[in-house]
Amino acid sequence: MKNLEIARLLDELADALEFHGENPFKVSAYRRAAKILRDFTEDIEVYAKEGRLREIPGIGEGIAKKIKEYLETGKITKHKEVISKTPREILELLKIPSLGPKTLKLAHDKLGVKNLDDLKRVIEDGSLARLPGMGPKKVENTKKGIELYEGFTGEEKRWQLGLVIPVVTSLVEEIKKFPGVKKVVPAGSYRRMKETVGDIDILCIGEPGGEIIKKFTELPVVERVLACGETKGSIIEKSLKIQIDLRVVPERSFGAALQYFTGSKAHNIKLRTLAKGKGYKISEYGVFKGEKYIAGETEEDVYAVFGLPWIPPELREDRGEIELALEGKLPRLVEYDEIKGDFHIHSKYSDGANTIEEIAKKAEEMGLEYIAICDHSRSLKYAGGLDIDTLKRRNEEIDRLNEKFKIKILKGMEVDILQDGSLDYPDPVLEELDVVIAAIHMGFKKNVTERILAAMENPLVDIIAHPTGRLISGREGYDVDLEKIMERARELGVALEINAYFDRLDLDEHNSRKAKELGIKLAIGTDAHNIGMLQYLRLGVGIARRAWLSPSDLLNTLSWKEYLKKRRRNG
Ligand code: DGT
Ligand code: CA
Ligand code: CA
Repeated sequence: MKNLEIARLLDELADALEFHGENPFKVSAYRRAAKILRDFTEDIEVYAKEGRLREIPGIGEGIAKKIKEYLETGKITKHKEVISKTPREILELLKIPSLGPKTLKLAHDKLGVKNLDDLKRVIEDGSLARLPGMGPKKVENTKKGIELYEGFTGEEKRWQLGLVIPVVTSLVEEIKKFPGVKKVVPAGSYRRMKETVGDIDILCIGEPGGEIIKKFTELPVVERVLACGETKGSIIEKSLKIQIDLRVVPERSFGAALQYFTGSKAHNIKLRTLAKGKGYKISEYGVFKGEKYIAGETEEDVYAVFGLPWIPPELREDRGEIELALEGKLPRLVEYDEIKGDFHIHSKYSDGANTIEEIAKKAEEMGLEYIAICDHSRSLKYAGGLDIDTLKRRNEEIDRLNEKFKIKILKGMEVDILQDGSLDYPDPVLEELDVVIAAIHMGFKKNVTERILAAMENPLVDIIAHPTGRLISGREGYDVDLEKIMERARELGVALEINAYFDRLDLDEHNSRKAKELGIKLAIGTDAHNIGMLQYLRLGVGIARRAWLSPSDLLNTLSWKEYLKKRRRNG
């Protein structure tokens, strides 16, 4: 699939155009298209061949042409042109949060800033602060941006799980097709569903090992080969530049290898200590007593030697799971297929790319029982917030669609919490809704805690959206006293969101676990802005499992009827 390659080029094009001062609407059109491609679950090439590119919402004529050009010739002329007149290091600098392309252009033209070292220099010597429109505050923000950027893209670069899943999924499918391959399973932090991963570790059973590894290193997604041996190959993947290791292991060691390479390191060390105490040796080859092989074919066999049940990968962080497992007291984790609904989806009425009908169709195909369409509220102008009349019309459309679809469509809204802590619609409007998610989108620095607390006092509010506001790629989140919010949420029975968008995952696993321990309910919502993004529901469940959540800790495991019955407003 070339979806991701094309997405990367469009993103680069948008960045470069922005630097050159291109019309912002054009720039955001490219960015939007890149995002759609990245989230698109089907092969874009198939769509192109069938002449159906324009059917994809958000793909206009100009972009469809560029996609076709890439598929036919392997390049996009416009991209080549623009990139060739943009210094490579400038493109890199554009990734720094809170350093806009306009400032960068100014710094480039007036101060000769060409790379990160130059940028640091003009910050230190004060010349950046003297540029028109700059000043100490903006420079301070840029400095913070650089720190975040270096943390994220320095030596220990990590990738958000959601970006990696499509790459790994299609790679695993490719490897499965090699002759002699019997089984392929990704391990490591990927299997543990960590929010970011440092590299990808894949295990495989098959023969002959050397042939399989060689074929792996020759795949079209390979940018660079780091190692190519008889049992292990290592490559850098083209679209994300992430390292991927493939190991071929013997059948009788597969469980032991899967256990070992799934980790985490801390979990493995604890297990090894336990093994030693009982006179066993455990390695990636199996469990041994002296020289004698005891177990290793499956993970269940390996854990059983030590009197342990199989431990779900998401729990393997040495956070007490081995001790509890020994006592037979592991929590009953929510399963991926127990999720009945998605609480947070944007439609075309606000800033989503798809109609409610398209969303319902896709969600039904995915096997969901219900979805909540939660568009933006009226004050959020830049995101197409709905005025009261439009909201009425939208709700009427949902009523009509509910006649037609088996899946239940709930009338929801992501309602902004205004600067004074009041909600963006009057109560009678909120009363018409099935799901009210209150959210901070404006005034990140202004009394966020007090505003959220005030919003929660309204019994018509069901859920608080992305409670910390952090972005994994580099935004620290709002200045919020989460402890206070959780305390009050518990008293009032307000649910907190696990926003499943791959760059948010907010609440994260630690805060979700705290919330659970306090008895607060959590609501997973994809925050999908196109139907491709509905697949991120899985990431939210991953967070829930890493937070030790059981089905009863989530709203999503309720049927929609149960959910409506149990709402705050009903007592
Ligand atoms: P990552 O790649 O940074 O997101 O995290 P992981 O957990 O995938 O770590 P990675 O790729 O370095 O290694 C994969 C697994 O291999 C790791 O989770 C546990 C196992 N492993 C690696 N190094 C060691 C070690 O020194 N001791 C033990 N017991 N296990 C290790
Ligand atoms: Ca790894
Ligand atoms: Ca690794």
